[in-house]
This record gives sequence, C-alpha cells and structure tokens, in this order.
Amino acid sequence: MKPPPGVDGVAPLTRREFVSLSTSGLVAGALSLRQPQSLGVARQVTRPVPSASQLAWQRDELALFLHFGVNTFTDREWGDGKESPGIFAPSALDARQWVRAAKAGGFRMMILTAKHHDGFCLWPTATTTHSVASSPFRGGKGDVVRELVDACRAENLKVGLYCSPWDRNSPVYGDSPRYNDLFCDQLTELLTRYGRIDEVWFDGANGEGPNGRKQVYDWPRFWALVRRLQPEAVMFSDAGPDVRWIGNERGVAGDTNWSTMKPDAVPYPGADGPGIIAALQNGDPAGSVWRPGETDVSIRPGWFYHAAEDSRVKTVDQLVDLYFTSVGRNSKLLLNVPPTPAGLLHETDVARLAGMAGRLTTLLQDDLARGRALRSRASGDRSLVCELDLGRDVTVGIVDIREDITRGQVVSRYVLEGAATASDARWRVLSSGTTIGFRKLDRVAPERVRLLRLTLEAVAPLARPVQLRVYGP
Ligand code: FUL
Repeated sequence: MKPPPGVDGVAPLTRREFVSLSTSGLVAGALSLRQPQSLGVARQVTRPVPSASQLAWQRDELALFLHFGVNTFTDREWGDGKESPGIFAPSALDARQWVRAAKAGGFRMMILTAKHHDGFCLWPTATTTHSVASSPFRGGKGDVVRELVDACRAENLKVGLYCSPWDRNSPVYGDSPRYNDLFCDQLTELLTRYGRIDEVWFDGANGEGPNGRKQVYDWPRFWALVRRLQPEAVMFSDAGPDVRWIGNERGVAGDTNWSTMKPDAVPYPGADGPGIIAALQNGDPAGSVWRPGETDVSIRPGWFYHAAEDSRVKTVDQLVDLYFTSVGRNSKLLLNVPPTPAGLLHETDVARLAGMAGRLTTLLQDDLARGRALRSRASGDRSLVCELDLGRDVTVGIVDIREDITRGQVVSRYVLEGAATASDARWRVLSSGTTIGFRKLDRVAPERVRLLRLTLEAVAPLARPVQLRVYGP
C-alpha cells in the first residue's frame, strides 16, 4: 500500500539493537534512519518539520496577551465601533510595568491588540481617525504600539501584534475590495514602522459591518503581505498558516496533539463545521504541513479588564495547571493579562504571574534522571524500548518527555513504567499517552522507583533521541 504523503519515513527496517550514549544525561535512544547496507539506500520520504521561526516560537513556551483598548474604558468585551476616541484615557500607562511583570513570569513575548473588533487603533494610523490620535492619551500624540515595542526591546522580549480583521467601525467594512485594501494598509503600517515583529495574530471573527454587510476577507493577500514585510514572523489563525488555534479558549490543548495538519481540515480562519475543533485540538499525524497549536486563555474570565473580576483572577495553582495542559501538551501558552484603565497590569495579576514562575521553577528544577544514561533498543521498525537506572530509589511525581522536533514529530504512543530494583523488577505504569512532540508533561501518582522503562511507538522511524526527565511530586 502506498503510504500517505508525509507519514512514512523510510522503508521498514530489520530489527536492530543498539545502546545510545548520554550527552547531557537526558538522551534516550534513536532509531537509525539508515537501513542495513544489504537493503540498499533508504527510501526517504520527508515529514513536515518546523521552520526556524516556528521552532523559536515553540521553544519560547510562554507569551503574554494584552487586550487593551476602548473596551477597557466601557467595561465591555466587544465594542460596537461607536465608542468615542475621547474615552481612551489611560492615566498612568507604563508599558515597562507590563514587560517587567511578563519577564518575572518567565514570558518571552508580548502580543498586543493593536486593533480589536471595535476598530479603535492603538497606533496613530493614517487609515482612520478612530485611533489614539483622536484621544486624550498623551495629548493625541501617543502610540501604544510604540511604547510596547520600546519596552520589549529594552528587556529583550519579542513582540507580536493582534489586528482584528472584523472592524465594527470602518464604514467600508463589507465593501470587500475597499476594506481589504484598508486592512492591508493597516498591516503595512504595523509591520513597517516598528522594526521586527515576531507574531501576527489573526482572529477569524467575521461579523456584520456597521452597514449590515458581510466582508469577504482576502486571506491569501493578507498572508502574502505579512510574509513579505516580516518574513521571520509566524502568523496565527484557525487556519495558520504557521501556527494554529488550539480550538478552545480554556487553555487546554488536545492530549493527543500533533503539530502536523492537513490544510483542508480548516480551510480558512473562522471556518465552522463538523470535525474542525477536533482537527485544531489534535492535529493529524498524516498532515502535510507543520502547524503547531497555540493555546490562548485569559487570567480572568474576560479578555478585557473589568474591575468586577478582580477577585476572579486565576490562582497560581490554576496557572500551573494551564502550563501542563498547554506547554505540557506540545503547545504554547498565550496567557492574557489585560491592563486596567490606568494602563497598568493589576497587582493581583502581577503577583500571580510571579507566583506561577516560582512554582514552576520549584517543580521542574531538579531532574532526578540527570546524568543517567538511557539504554535503548529497537523492538520493531517503529518501536523502541528505553531503560534507565536512576542509581537510587526516588519518588517520581512528574514526567517530562521530549522529541527532537527539528526532525519532525513521530511518536504516537508511549508508556513509562517504573520498578523498585533490578532484582524486584515488577513494572508499574507511571504514565502513558499518545503524542509527545516538543514536550509532554505528565503528573503521576507519586511512586518510589529506581528503574524506568519507556516504550515508544512511532508513525515513522525516530530520527533523533527523545529526552526523558523526571521530577519529584
Ligand atoms: C476572540 C475574540 O472575539 C475575543 O474578543 C478575544 O480577542 C479572543 C482572543 O479571540 O475570537
């Protein structure tokens, strides 16, 4: 049977056994991509792999989302576009405070709503008067995008921008060619005035315009423009092209989460229909493109700041859980922390970010397998068994497994077992699952073990070793 495109790595191999050496003490085993010489040259079919930008995006793990704009002053979630720019009056805006809070939380990028669905632009655009230039902020001379960019550069954080295609203010919204021109002009301003932008975030929402007309977005044109102006930036939307939405706003990636996708599964941003959410949650091992999932969720119930939600900020425990259900499921966490009408992050939110970083550092700092070699042997052409002697009895509470995604993602099933000693090797399952990808974090019932055994099955031969770290409870 012909293998589906992008799934097969090489032709089946004969059984081989080998022991891999530990480099950093984290190395597991790898199935060689080379066939035994007697079988001739490997029939290599390339699986999708991340671009340099997608790889950097994933390795950053954490990005901070900032929903800020006229809604901050009207106490609403979706403005209708009729807001007066006069209400946008943050009294003490300090983007350096945002960036310091993000840094203390371990975040490596900030993404600002430069324009939300209400159409109000946080930068002095030439495309509309519905912007900061018509507001009292800094006497009409302000530019929130500039202040964020400058603050991020000073602290070495990356910058991303959200620019909503849905615009409830623009009189030409719904007059499709004219609005698409205007939207491209807005993107051009955002992507040429501020230096390097690392992520462009497209919401798929597509509602009625003020004239009651529906807009037909020219996505290929938008994407080509971004690619031309900021070739290093990743573009987010339901349909990528570089990074896909994870399918919910609760902060939970699929437990099975492939970074590969079939592009037809979600043909355009905002597409609706059966199977779309599952495709976003789980990806597809037979997908022809690399399109990892981004998990966006707010630290508060709403995306914008509402004083009434000051007592409903997610706790440190909840934030740590979100890390496990996003980063720990082969995704990236985009956590929204909305500035207040003063233009500052609320002190409760700031404290929770620091608390989350502190807790994660404590949980994940002492790798009990550090320096221990993992002996691996192939148990089939696409399965591998790896064993590790921890050298002493330890209590395992967290398991951290990683594929080297520079060569793609292939593991489709894993089981980690533990046993007390070599002479009493009664293996007990600590954790098991399907995909691993960039990182799989499992919390397990604390178990005292000395020996670990990791069994892997893959949809194609593993091109590189997997890494195994274990931590206490
Ligand atoms: C949604 C928007 O409608 C929300 O207001 C928010 O911006 C969220 C991140 O995306 O689709």
